[in-house]
Amino acid sequence: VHSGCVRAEISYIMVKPDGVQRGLVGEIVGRFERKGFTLRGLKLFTPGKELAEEHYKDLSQKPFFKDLVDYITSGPVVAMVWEGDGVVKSARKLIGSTNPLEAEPGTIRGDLAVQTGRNVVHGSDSPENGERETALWFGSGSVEQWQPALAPWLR
Ligand code: RTP
Repeated sequence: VHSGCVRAEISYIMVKPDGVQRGLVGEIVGRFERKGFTLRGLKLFTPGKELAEEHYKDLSQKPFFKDLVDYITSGPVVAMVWEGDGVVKSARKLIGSTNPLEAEPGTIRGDLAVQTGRNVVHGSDSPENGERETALWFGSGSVEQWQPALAPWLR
């Protein structure tokens, strides 16, 4: 039960351009819905270079940074915010290891991808980054506030 003053944890989840191109949006959204997390924001658009660079700024010194930014800006992504207790860590488990060949079967990457450079989905790696990335992709305060009518044990 929400107390009204404690803000629930949120994670920024994104279907990357390869996931959109391959028609995996419904599959990926469905996994988070069925798990029991609450969808707080969702939009499809092609991100610009500045946004992609800011999102991945911690990786700016990596040799693959330019390829990563080119990949993320190559077409529409589905940007989402999911809420729930422990959603950040749980989403990372649902998504699986960065390298899809190392990801366990049953995870999104383990079931649906083969290349690290085309690993279909992103999930925040800490609650702080969940907040930072949500503000970056949606603007502060622009995600929906609502509560599912049923199943309070899911939140
Ligand atoms: P993400 O941020 O997308 O959820 O991925 P992650 O935490 O599992 O992995 P991270 O190390 O943060 O890397 C971000 C994304 O960069 C691409 N990458 N390419 N070529 C490479 O060696 C390489 N390493 C990482 C992947 O798309 C990865 O998801």
